Amino acid sequence: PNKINLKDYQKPSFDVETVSLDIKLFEDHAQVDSILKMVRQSAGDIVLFGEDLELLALTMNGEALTAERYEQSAGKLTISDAPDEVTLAIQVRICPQTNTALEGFYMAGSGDDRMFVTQCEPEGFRKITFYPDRPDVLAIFTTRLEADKRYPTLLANGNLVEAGDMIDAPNRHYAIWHDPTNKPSYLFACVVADLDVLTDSYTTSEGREVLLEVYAKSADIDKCDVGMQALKDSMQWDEVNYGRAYDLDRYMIVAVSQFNMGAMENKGLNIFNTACVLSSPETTTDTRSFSVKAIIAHEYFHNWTGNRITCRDWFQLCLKEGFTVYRDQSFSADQQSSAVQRIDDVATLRAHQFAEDAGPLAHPVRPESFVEINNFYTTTVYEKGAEIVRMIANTLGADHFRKGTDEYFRRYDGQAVTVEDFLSALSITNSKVEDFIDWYRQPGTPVVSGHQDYDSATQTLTITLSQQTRHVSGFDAPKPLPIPVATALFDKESGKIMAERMLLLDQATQTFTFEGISAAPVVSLLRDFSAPVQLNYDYQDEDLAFLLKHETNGFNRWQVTQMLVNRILLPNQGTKSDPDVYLAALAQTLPVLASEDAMLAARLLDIPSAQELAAAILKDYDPELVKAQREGLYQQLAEALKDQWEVLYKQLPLQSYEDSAEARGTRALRNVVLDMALTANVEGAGEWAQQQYDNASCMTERFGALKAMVNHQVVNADEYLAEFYERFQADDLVIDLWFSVQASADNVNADVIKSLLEHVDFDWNTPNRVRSVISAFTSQPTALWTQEGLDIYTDVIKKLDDSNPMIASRLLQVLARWNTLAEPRRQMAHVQLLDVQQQVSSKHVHESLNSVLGT
Ligand code: DPP
Ligand code: ZN
Repeated sequence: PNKINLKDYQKPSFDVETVSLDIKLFEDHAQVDSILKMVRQSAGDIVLFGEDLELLALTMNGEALTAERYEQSAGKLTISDAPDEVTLAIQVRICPQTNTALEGFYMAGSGDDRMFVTQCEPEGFRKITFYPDRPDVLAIFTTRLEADKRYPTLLANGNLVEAGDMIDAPNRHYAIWHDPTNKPSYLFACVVADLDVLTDSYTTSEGREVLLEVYAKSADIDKCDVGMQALKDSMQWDEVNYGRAYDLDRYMIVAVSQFNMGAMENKGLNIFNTACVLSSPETTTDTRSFSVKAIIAHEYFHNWTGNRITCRDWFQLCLKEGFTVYRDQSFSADQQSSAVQRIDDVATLRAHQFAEDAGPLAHPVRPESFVEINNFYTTTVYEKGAEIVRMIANTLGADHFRKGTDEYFRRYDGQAVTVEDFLSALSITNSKVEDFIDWYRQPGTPVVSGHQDYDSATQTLTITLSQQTRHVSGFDAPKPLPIPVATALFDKESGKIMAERMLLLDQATQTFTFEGISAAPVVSLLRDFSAPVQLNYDYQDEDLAFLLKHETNGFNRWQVTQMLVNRILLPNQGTKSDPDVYLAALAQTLPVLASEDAMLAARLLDIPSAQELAAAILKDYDPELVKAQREGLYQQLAEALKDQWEVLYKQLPLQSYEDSAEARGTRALRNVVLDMALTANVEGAGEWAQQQYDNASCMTERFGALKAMVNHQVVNADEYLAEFYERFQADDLVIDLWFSVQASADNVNADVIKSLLEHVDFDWNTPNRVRSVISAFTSQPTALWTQEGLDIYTDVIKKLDDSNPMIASRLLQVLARWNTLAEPRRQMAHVQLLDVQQQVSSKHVHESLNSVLGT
């Protein structure tokens, strides 16, 4: 398959001014008629992309084009010698009913619940009709939908112009939508369904009255309020923080149960995975509900960062995703403690993006080549992309960052642009911003190491920092990047801050001097995780314990606990820490913090997951050993603080449900304490779990109890699992939880996974269900990296390779670290992957496999 390279980018020869689409849905197929008005921009052919289409008719300026007039091969239809102004009329037949890849126009659900939706990003529109399906071709779309009246809901982008019955076919009806904004085809969407709708309105700061609608199955419509509120909050937040108001009269969100990704920001018509929009206290955990709000915000924020200003080509994906993730993270930080938000974002970054950057799938935030762009919707593009924007924002400061983003919107509104354009707008107040381009080009996580020297005679502290990035093969030798290191000096006596500064490390090694420092301080670095790097500083355990106590930055209090844990569990990475210092520091901090900030207290007890620890091991990774060491430390922690669990648990009684940061904190801490108590064998803890389950006021409490019972194999855990299933049988998203709690259980093995895959409720065509078993399974590396575990896992990949290659490829990417395994597992995994290579055909999986195998 062909590699596409950034350096080969060329402007399209033709622009599309208007598109009119007429989509008629029938029982077993759909017919799509399109009329494209195109105008030449430069010399060259008309190139249209098309996949899985049956071409029925093609005319150019009213004249039928016979097969000699165009060339059709490898997903392209090329017309040479076209005049400068062209009207193309194209008729194709497609089959959404059998489209299991969930890309293009497809059927979701089955039986009476079935509905038809689109997913066009990045290249799904070419599965609907022939089109110059690339993000730098912007056009005005008019869409007519026609279908049986069993589907009363007919939606497309923009404003509803007309709707009515078909005179010659009494059981059919139609609707015509017009979108006045110029948009790329990846933002096209339509829906043909039978849905209920929750309605609201919002008046923008510009005085526009906007109709807000959330569409869902009637059984789910009572779970749409959280999303609706989040939408209104996001609209206001973007006005206040970025001066951006919504630009259409209508904003629609549609919930669909079969969806490859989380959600999609189609202009005025977002389509959401049900898991990312539905929320109710009884059925949705706090974590999930919080992420529903964040995803609603993310897709809404795309209206400006992605839709009004879009990407020139798919290499620039981070232009919209990195910036939009940064925006949704900032929004979320305003809804809860900003320290906890930062902890969550950094924990995700470290567990997934650092792992990606350390392995064979490492790629720059802006990749330079790809075979299948779907393989590049990665944590590197999204999360590391967001970190770069954050570094720039912090470097500029709030006012200058806002000046820069205002300039970006002013300059590029309505255009398809590049990362260079973005940096050029942001640099109007500070040219240093342009230096951040190297962060977009260079793969690998920089390691920052350092030490300090204090000279009491001159009262000077010198901090020496150096940076190093591994050389990823296929890329230039790494160069030093601009790394902002937020730093504070703490007085050892008083515990107070003596000095605070943002250091900019932009050379291989640099020294920074602080004058007038009256005594040797404790240095706190990388506050709020001011750069996405690994920090390797010459700390004493006591310094870290000191910072746990005195740091005013909540994120850094968490960071020092994580440093201590890493130094205990991964001593070959540097200094070995004494577990007693860690345990004593936590024992002292926890009781106070639990009543001040329960959510932060819960997070301080974090021990990185087995997967996250594995990401730091580059060679001879032994999953059994890591699991044993991790569990050993967890046990030690639970026992060392054993007297605290009962006190804490009793201090955190179940209360009626409330969706406040404080109530969420209480619930989170209670679940952590329950698990600790069960680990330490606190008397009666088994009953606490059962009572918490029985008396739960919400899913966070109920599921927390269930999970603890399953993981600790409490005597009647199985009865509770059965009760949970009965109680929530009708709710797919809760049944996903039921699958995942079993598939990720501490004692899971291949047989359990096999039986879950054979369960009557398992469904290969629903990505959420597949992930609830198979992705959950990857959280137990000791079970995954066995012959039986790998057999099951790779069978799933082979099975999905044809029906849904995007999901198959995602699942495969999780196996990327096979070559760090200790023998004999490494060899076993290698053989297995080579075997998969013989049995798959999608370009998605092949590209990932080639990277993973290093071939
Ligand atoms: N563009 C979507 C999102 O990240 C993914 N398809 O919101
Ligand atoms: Zn996005």
